[in-house]
Amino acid sequence: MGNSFSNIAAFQSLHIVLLGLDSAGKTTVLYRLKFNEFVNTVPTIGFNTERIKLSNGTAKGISCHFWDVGGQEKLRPLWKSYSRCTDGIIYVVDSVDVDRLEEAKTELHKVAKFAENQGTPLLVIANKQDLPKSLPVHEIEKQLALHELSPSTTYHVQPACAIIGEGLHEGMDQLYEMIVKRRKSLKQKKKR
Ligand SMILES: Nc1nc2c(ncn2[C@@H]2O[C@H](COP(=O)(O)OP(=O)(O)OP(=O)(O)O)[C@@H](O)[C@H]2O)c(=O)[nH]1
Ligand SMILES: [Mg+2]
Repeated sequence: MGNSFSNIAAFQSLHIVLLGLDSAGKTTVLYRLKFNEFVNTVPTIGFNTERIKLSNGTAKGISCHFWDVGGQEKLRPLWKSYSRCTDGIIYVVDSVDVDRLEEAKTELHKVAKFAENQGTPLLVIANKQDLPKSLPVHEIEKQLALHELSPSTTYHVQPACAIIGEGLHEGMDQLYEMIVKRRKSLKQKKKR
């Protein structure tokens, strides 16, 4: 029995990549999901990787292999190889860093255009919602021009505060559902 998605993905490990500009909060998200507590981070030079069994919501019990890649400009060329053939992409955005939203948009659209990423479900985490002047989700969605992504890319924008973990499990549930739907439709296409 279990939830309606259990037959498809419950026993497999999902491969998820965390991308986004430096200081957006990717590593904070990663360790919040792993340890369920705040971990003080340093800028990532290279990448971090963790296997995490999700502990909440629809995706509870699902095992994920996360790759958290540094967001500094000199590291962004790595994003292509880390995002290749993943089940899902998480793009973390600093919701108060308005001056760099255009840069965040450009980098996201670059990643989404790689042939290998066509149709890969995308979870945008509008992070740092605890801070005053953080932009609301609809504004982040507009500024990142998510409607301009290929129609094959399903996405969800999740408001979050990685420091206390708010919104992260809801976001993972949405990503998981998009991944399962995609697997189902790919399976059906193969049958035809
Ligand atoms: N106020 C607030 N600060 C946050 C939040 N998430 C992360 N931070 C802080 O933002 C800073 C950068 O976080 P990191 O997780 O290291 O950012 P990153 O995206 O991994 O950065 P790179 O490794 O350089 O790519 C740290 O000081 C975090 O504590 C949040 O939700 N709210
Ligand atoms: Mg980092």
